[in-house]
Amino acid sequence: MFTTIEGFVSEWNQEYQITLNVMNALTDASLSQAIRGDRRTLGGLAWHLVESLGYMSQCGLSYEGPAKDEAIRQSAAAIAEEYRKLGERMVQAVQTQWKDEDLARTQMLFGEEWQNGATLRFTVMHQVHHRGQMTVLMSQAGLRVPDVYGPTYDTWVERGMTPLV
Ligand code: NI
Repeated sequence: MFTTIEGFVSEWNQEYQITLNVMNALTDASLSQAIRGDRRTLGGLAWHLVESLGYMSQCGLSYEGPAKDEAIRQSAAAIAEEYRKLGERMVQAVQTQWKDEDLARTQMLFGEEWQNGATLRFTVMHQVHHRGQMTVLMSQAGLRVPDVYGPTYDTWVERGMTPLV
């Protein structure tokens, strides 16, 4: 869990930028790429990440949640823009509404007691988990996958290097 706001913010900013790069690489056509016929789609996962940034408001933080307009989910650019806004609002709310000592406070979430610092840790890890699923679907949809933690397959190829398998 995070014990300082600064620790969270610096890690969040790095992860947020990577996820934003992934979001910005989506295309409208790719949104329907599914894990399996009856499972989540790339667009569904992207929107899930937008919505999950709104959940932090259940921990007593006050900020505007995701737009309710269903049409947004059909547009890759609109999803990416909504993600950009939510990410900024969430981190700004943490920075301005909580102090380090608030991270040790506990709250009831989904029937369990969570320390705020642990909720923030979960938020980062949850994003990373689904972002990983997204990059596989992006590859399957024929999209250029941006660098995540170092070069992706596409970057190796573009640099004329042999990609690691
Ligand atoms: Ni999830």
